[in-house]
Amino acid sequence: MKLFYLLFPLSLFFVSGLGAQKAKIADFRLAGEAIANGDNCIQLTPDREWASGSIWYKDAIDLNAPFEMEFKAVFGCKDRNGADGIVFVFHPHARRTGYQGEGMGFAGLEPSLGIEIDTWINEHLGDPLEDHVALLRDGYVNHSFNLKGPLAIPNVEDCREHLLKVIWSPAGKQLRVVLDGKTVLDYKGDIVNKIFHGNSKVYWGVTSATGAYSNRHAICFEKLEFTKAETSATPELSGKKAEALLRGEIITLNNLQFESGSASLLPLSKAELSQLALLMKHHPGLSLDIFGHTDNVGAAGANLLLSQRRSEAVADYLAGQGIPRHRLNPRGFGETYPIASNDTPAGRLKNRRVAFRLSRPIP
Ligand SMILES: [Ca+2]
Ligand SMILES: [Ca+2]
Repeated sequence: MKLFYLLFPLSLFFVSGLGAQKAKIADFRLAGEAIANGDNCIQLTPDREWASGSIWYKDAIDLNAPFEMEFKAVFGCKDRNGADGIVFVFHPHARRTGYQGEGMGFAGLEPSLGIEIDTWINEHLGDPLEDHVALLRDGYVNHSFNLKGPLAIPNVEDCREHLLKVIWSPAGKQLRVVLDGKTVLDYKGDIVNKIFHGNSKVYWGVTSATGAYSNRHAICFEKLEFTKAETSATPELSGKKAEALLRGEIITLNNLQFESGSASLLPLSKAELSQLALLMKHHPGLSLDIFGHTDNVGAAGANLLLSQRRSEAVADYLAGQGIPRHRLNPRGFGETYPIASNDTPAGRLKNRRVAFRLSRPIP
């Protein structure tokens, strides 16, 4: 009997494989060029130049609980001229594929933790001559930023399936990677605080890419044991909105509400705003424009003032969450920029809003 089962009730676990059912492809989101390949296998990239693909499990998991995941991975058949490798990734927001080539579909995903199995030497990144594993962070594939490695492994581009196990023990804060029965990477560290700023709920996935050289990359699920993160009742800043903000788009939050005619935030608003604060902490170079808007009920001058006070109330709340004032730019526009008709209650509700935009400060 496995130690896990002695420590935790079995019902806590989503168990696949090991006599139970295998992971279902339907439980994953495929991105880029990833395609299903049989019941429990996914081809991440074809053997073609400049391809990339990734898969992401649909639910977040909780890093405060242990997990064990087992895959068979295929890295293609070309040892000398094959590229680029596969990365097992934890990431709190986006479920997309990062950059191609040397990025292995991982580069650019931030914040993140990535276990790379890299098959192509990029000298400028500090890659060793051999195929290698390393523990990467925040979408950086350069080894001067990595948490552990690079550690050389025997050639994996041999047309064969390789058994890859990723094991996390939160009690010991220990991450272990076992390749073909041998521990190839062992890391101890406070991942939750060091990488994810205290947020233990993250998504996991596998990314891959080819560049000027290629190989076919694929994985098959063997055994997955992990605890799904409790879905909280508090509204969340969705991954979509976080991504839109990081692209510089203007967004509104669903649950940002004030007491009628007042600049007091309703308690419901605070969860999503706290997550916005967390996002800003992850991106310390960005500042936030906070745009207050009202409907056309009441005098225009009073509305202008109210919208200004509301945007300032939002700035106050974010400042209270540890965001420096110079990164917060509250402004009020009153009723001058409606996004819907003021003739209906639904339209007026839409117009009473606070909009946000992340931007680089003007030097
Ligand atoms: Ca190789
Ligand atoms: Ca490489």
